[in-house]
Amino acid sequence: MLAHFGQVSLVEDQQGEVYRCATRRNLPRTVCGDRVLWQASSPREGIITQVLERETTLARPDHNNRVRPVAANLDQIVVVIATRPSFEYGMLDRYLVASELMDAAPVIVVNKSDTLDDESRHKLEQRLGIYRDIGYTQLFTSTRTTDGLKELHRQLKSHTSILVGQSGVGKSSLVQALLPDLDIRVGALSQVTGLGRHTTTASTLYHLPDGGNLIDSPGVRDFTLCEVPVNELAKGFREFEPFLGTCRFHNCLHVNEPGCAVQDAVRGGTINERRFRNYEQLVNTMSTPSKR
Ligand SMILES: Nc1nc2c(ncn2[C@@H]2O[C@H](COP(=O)(O)OP(=O)(O)OP(=O)(O)O)[C@@H](O)[C@H]2O)c(=O)[nH]1
Ligand SMILES: [Mg+2]
Ligand SMILES: [Zn+2]
Repeated sequence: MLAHFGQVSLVEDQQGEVYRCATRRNLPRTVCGDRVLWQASSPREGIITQVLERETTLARPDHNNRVRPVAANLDQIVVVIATRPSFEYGMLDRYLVASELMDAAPVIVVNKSDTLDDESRHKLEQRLGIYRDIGYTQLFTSTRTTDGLKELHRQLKSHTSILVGQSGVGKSSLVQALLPDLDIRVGALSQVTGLGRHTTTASTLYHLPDGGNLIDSPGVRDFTLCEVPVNELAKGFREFEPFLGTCRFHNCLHVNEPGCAVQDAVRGGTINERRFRNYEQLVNTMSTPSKR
C-alpha cells in the first residue's frame, strides 16, 4: 500500500502497477506500508479484501486516545529535526521510545545543516552527543548543499524507513533530494497552503532506486505515545538496559524506589539527567488514568 487518502488506497502490485482501491467495509483502515490482498475491478481500480498481518506498526493516539496506526511494516524510523522550526527533546525521546518498543532502528537526522555556522553546528553536535554516545546513528543533512545526503542514502538502503518530525523540517525535501526523478505522485499529494508551502497531507511510500522504501509522512505538532504498560517504558530507553533487573525491587519503575540501579546511574552521571526526566514524565502520563 503506497498511500491512503479518504476512502481510496493506492495499491501497488508485484509489477509496480498502481491501482486505486476501495476497502471492504468490515476491514481495518489500511495504512502506508500495509500488505494487502485485493481484486481488480477495472484496469486501474480494485478492492482490498484483506489486510495482512503487520510486522511492525508505528501508531499514535487519536483525539479519543484510541490507537491510530500511522504506517506499517517499517524497520527504521528517521526522526528529522532542524533548528528552524526548533525541536524539543521530549518529542525526540518519544519518537526514540516508540522506535525501540516497536523494534525499529531509530536514526536522527538534523536537516538544514546549511543554516548552521561552524560554531552553532558544533554546539548542536555536542548537545546531541548523548544520543551518539548511547548508540544512535546521527546525520547532519542539507537538501541545499547536499551535505550528508550520501550517508543518508546509505543508511536507508534495503530498509523500509519512515521520515517523521515536525512540519517544515524538510522531510519531503529530503525525499525529493534522494529521488530526483520522482514522478508526479508528489505533486498530487502535496497541497499548497496559504503560505505557499507544500505540506504533506498523507503518508506516501516511495521506492529507493537501489533497494529499500522510504515513507514521507505529514508533519506533526507533537508526537505522543500510545498507552504502553508502565513497566515496559524503561525498555524504550536503551541506556537503561545494563541496569534493568539489578534494582532492589523486581517491579521497580525507577522513579522513587530505594535501591534503584537506574536512579543510581543518573546520580553517578552514567545516565543523562534530561533523558531520565523525560522517562519520568512518560511514566507519569502512562499511569494517569485520564490521559489527554
Ligand atoms: N535552508 C534549508 N531549507 C530547507 C532544507 N530542506 C528543506 N528546506 C525548506 O524547508 C521548508 C519545508 O520543507 P518541506 O520539505 O516541505 O518540510 P516537511 O517536513 O515535508 O513539512 P510537512 O510536509 O509540513 O511535514 C521548505 O521551504 C524547504 O525549502 C535544507 O536543507 N536547508
Ligand atoms: Mg512534507
Ligand atoms: Zn529501578
